[in-house]
Amino acid sequence: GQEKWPKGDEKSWKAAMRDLHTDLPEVTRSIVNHVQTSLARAPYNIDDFGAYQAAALSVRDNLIVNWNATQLEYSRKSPKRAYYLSLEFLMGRTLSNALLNLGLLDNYSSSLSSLGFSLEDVLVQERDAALGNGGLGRLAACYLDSSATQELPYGIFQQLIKADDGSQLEAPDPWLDHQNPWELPRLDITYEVRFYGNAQRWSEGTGRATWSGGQEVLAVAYDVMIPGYGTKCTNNLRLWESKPKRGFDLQSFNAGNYERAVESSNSAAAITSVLYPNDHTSFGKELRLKQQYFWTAASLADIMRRFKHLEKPISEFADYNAIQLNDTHPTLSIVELMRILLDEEELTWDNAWTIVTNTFFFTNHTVLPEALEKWPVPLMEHLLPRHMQIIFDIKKFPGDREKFSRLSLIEEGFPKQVRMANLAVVGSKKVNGVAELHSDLVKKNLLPDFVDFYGKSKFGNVTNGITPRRWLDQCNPSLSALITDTLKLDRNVWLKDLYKLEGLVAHLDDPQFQARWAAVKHQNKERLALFVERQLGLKVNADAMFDVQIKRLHEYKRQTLNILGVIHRYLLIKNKTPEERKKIVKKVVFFAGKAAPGYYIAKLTIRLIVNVARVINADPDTSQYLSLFFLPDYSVSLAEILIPASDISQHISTAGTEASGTSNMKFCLNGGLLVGTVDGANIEIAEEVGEDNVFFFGHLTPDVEDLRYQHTYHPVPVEQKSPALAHVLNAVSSGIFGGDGVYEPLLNTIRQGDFYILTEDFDSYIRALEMVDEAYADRTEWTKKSIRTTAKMGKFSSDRAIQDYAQEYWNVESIKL
Ligand code: GPK
Repeated sequence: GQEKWPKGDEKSWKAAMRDLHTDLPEVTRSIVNHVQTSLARAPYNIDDFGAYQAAALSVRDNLIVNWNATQLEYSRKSPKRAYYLSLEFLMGRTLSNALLNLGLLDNYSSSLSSLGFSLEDVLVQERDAALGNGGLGRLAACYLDSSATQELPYGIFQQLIKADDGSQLEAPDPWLDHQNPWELPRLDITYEVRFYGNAQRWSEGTGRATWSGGQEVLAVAYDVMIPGYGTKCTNNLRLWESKPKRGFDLQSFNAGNYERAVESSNSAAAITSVLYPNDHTSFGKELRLKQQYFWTAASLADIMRRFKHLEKPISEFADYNAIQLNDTHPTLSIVELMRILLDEEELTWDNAWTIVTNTFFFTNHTVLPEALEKWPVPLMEHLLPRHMQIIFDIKKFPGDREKFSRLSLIEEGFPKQVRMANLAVVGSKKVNGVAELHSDLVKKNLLPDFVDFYGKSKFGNVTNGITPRRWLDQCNPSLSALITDTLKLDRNVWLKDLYKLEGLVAHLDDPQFQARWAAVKHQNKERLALFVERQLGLKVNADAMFDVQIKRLHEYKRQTLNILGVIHRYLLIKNKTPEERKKIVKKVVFFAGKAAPGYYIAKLTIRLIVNVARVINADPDTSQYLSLFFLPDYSVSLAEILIPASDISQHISTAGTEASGTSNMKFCLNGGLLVGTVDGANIEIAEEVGEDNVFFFGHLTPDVEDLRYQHTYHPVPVEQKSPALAHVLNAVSSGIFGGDGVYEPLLNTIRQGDFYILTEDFDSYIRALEMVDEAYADRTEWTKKSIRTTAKMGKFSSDRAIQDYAQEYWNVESIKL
């Protein structure tokens, strides 16, 4: 909008400004008012970004009213509260979601257009709040939406692709370059958080101690309002920023040592200044442990303060509070609550432990060993001496010592390490995985000793879910409208009860409905094509099949299998005569995703994808049949464009490694079909939509271990196992995609060891893709598959998942406002 600046319709602005007794809509007046007062800008002298800021502030006024009413009602009724403790919240944009949930989309759209702006252009001004890495962080955001519908950091780095060699570059996330209208600083709500110092035990046998000295840091609250859909209920996401307790050390300053004076304040502020960009790994860095304790200690102090206001006996703590741990990252809160109950409330060990183990619930999100957090005992003793004492005391507990010792919280070695997953299990009332298969693997492979000790009933499953508000209505408004029209139901009925989508099955054979369904998909493909053309300056054929894989780069997710499959297809097409080529199903392949900055193989995979794209998109023999795009800087907002446009998407992890996956649900909800392994939630999706609507391939979970064993002890060359794959690997080695040998380390992960069994799965993967081609050739049948898939996705609403947690775990009930 910069070029048309100042922008806007002067007459409307002037009318709105004149005074309050104009008959302009309230929304218009509110926007104009914010331009003049909050933004202190001259009338109609704003660009799209200014219009976004003013609209956001105006919507925020509405949110605040509901949010206050909700919090007041909670105080009045003192219900049991559930807390979702997470180090990640991958929120994306807020304005459009707030407008939808408040039911104000149409009002703001028309007010903005009366002022000379388009809602669509204004919405895209907002930067994503990317306080998370991937699935785990996005799940937390979906659960916030669902809780409300029924309760400062920098974000993830920005990904750039280097023009010369196609590799990933990381840049700081500019998210907070401007003030963020969605978070309310609560400078009055602060807690002191201690690090280091000494823990002095009281007399023997009390289990108590005094922790003093060290460094104290202030935690300052920032609140983000989370509106429910079709309700006034507006819950709170409370974030914490670290601040130095004292501005700086005056003594050092007076002594002329300025560096020293600001040192402590710098280190205090550093705690919440970065999001660790690693996904599925634990590095043992002191700052990360500091973050984990800082966030959980502040949250617990806050929970305790709120509980104290109720003036109930401390023994009833667990009747008023349930705390869900999003993976092991906030596990120290278990130890922190013990510390508070023992040292501050002066409870006995047994009474404190009873409260703790009735308060906490633990969700595991992966069985990959590299993701299981362990903290060196010496580091813990140094940073959190009191907590380390308590962990040692938990270890001595309880009756059946010999059996309990197998559940070791401490791993032997140099140094000894605290196993956070074990601590989380011992300190929680219930433990769950995130899909049926994963929850079984948690019981059988990850924690069998704990299942022995506690019995099966402590271990459950809550299959993940996604919010249909963002992941259907907002990202795919045309499909949402078609569904509403077809079901003859108000959209706020089916958006709140997603099983209602089954009503679409009755229209499966209606040719008119099929045509409208296909037209919506095509329109979304055009929208993506336009986006790619604007962003990358490249043309995309929206009539081709769109094949999408978008997720964090990780060997277990096997983006490598996908790109090798693309190369295989390219080589096949290249070898065909022009006449033969006419029969080929045209296809466009999209990738997006970030690699952790230190993950060498994952970064090499990106580089290979980018360079393969450069070669095949420029090849006149093949480019009209196959093209390939790596879209940089994957984000929630980019997902909202890609997902509605897919015909097929890839969820191809080595069986048994992807705990659930949640984008698989998003694609299917938008009528895209899956190519996948028999893993995670793919299995449950197939159960719902029917196996003939999912393209499964590959070995099953129980085979994987054997195959790895054979690889190690009876290795067979790739040439023998899969000549097709060997041919592809050789093509890359030969240098046709450039790189001068740089890809060898990536190729060698397959030639030697092949931990993720690409060799064993390659041929059946290629067959699955051929089946996709065949099915896609019959477009009417394909559309019917697409409709049936969407129709059967009711189970995967995060509303269902949150109800599971509320009933089976937290024992909390909804509050009617
Ligand atoms: C699991 F352990 C982790 C992790 O560190 N990060 C992350 O995003 C994901 N996850 C799983 O990989 C997905 O299968 C799952 O759907 C998601 O968590 C939410 O449960």
